[in-house]
Amino acid sequence: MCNLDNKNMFCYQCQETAKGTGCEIIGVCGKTATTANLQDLLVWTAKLVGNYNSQLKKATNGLESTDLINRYIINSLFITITNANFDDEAIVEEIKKGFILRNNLKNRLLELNVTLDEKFENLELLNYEFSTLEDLERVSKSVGILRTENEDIRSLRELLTYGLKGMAAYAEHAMNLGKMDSEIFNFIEEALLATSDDSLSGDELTSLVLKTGEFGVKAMALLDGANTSKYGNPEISKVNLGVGTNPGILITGHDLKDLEDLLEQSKDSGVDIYTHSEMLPGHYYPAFKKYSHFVGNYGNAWWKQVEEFETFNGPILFTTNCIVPPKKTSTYNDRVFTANATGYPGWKKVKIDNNGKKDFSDIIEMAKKCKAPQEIETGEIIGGFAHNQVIALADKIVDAVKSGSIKNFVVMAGCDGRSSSRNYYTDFAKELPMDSVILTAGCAKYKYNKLNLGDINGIPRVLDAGQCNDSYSLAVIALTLKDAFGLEDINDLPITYNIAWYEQKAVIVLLALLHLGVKNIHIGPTLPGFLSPNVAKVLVENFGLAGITTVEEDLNKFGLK
Ligand code: SF4
Ligand code: SF3
Repeated sequence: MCNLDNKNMFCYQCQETAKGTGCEIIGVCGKTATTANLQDLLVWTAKLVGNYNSQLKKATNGLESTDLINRYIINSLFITITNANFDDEAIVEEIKKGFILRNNLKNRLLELNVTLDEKFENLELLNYEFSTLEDLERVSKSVGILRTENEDIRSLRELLTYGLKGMAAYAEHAMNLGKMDSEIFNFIEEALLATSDDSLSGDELTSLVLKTGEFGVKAMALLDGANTSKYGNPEISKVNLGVGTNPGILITGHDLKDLEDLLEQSKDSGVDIYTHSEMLPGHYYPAFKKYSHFVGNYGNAWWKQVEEFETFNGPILFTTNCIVPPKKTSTYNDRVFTANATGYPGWKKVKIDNNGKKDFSDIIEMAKKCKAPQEIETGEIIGGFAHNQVIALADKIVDAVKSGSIKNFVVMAGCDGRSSSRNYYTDFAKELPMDSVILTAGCAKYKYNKLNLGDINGIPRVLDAGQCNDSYSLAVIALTLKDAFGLEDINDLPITYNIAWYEQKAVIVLLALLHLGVKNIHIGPTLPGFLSPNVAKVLVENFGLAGITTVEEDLNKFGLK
């Protein structure tokens, strides 16, 4: 079995990977080699748990399937998403937890006199003592990405794994709102195990990658249903960018259940709540508008947090990624709290009460003693254009297209990131002809959502559907427009896809779009380092997947100039 040989670590799961090929010494994201290796081991442990869990489900016709195990598997994947968790101790705890679950499941199978399936015996190389971090790291070095020697099989296995990580994140948010789908859990388990199945051919893995897109759509639809049934359909909303005079709590990440609980627990406390980065769309949901202390959005996308957390002055609550490691000189470390899959060494973990509910009282008490946020911008932005709202405007949009006022839609969803090559997206948005409308979701929007790009007959030129998972809304909108125009094929619509990717949620969004039949998607600023030339070729030939060039060249290529 191949291992890291003379490398400290190997990770190429995100767009910022070193030299576009892989982080081998330390992560560009700030992940140490130890953290990276432990994360690989956690994914492996989730497979071990999945192996016995799938056998138990089979033996008991699903009767002994538990939410505890499902949550363990999806949360383990979520922990390893880029910028979610840098806390080695927390990751080790999860690995240990997984071993206990694996032992319990195995014992239960033996109790039931089930003959154990030896297909995934190769996962059992982890027969070691949990004594030291060094022991764990030693073992972890043989379970990572480079264990697969064939570069195409490795590429497909990793593409599959990253799609599953993104799907797991969305499934976890839905689960937090009480919505679960055993089909999704079963698929995640099956596909995760397939990444360690040496009998699968490249073609079989490719079909599984495409099937991941199908389940990605299901997971996003499940989360959309969970969010909208609980909090109402997003509606056109103006969000304040300025600050008030009360102290504030800044909530970041994607988990709307945490937003709800924080708003509820902090009402009447004299503390205001501000969203940050991917939590901005919280303002679009009717259920949260009743909270008068829910005052606005502070700052930009995740990568600007080191400066913005400094000036915010109050506590910060991470509900999911993206965490940027603070600088040595950062003074906000004692003000940061993490929840769910997130963690950072030295930052506080949110307390969970005896009923399993998050207790934000420490954060609220801390906020009361803090200064009000320092103003870094003023004005407001508009959003809330998820499927229900856009469909309500469909007649107006169809008329605008028929009259020629709107000539094109450009889907510019995805992620933002710190590399200067991403200024392409700001320039692209600025250079688009005035009869083009941007459809967006995810933190990619921060590259152009404050540019005041105007409107077309009252329809804003940037329609923000919400978080990255709300890319589902963009697909629903496209399918609705296809029907409204009486078209056969979604690709006949005047829609161009120019998507910015960064982490693994963007991978599931991409696979979901491919499953829906969308062709000629452009992704940037660079193509994923984990696509081997042959795997990239399959995606190019079958789906027209392409990268980006310059704004000028791409506008011409897309027929937008
Ligand atoms: Fe490198 Fe990205 Fe992996 Fe971090 S998540 S180690 S930046 S490839
Ligand atoms: Fe952003 Fe991390 Fe991807 Fe949810 S918060 S889109 S990068």
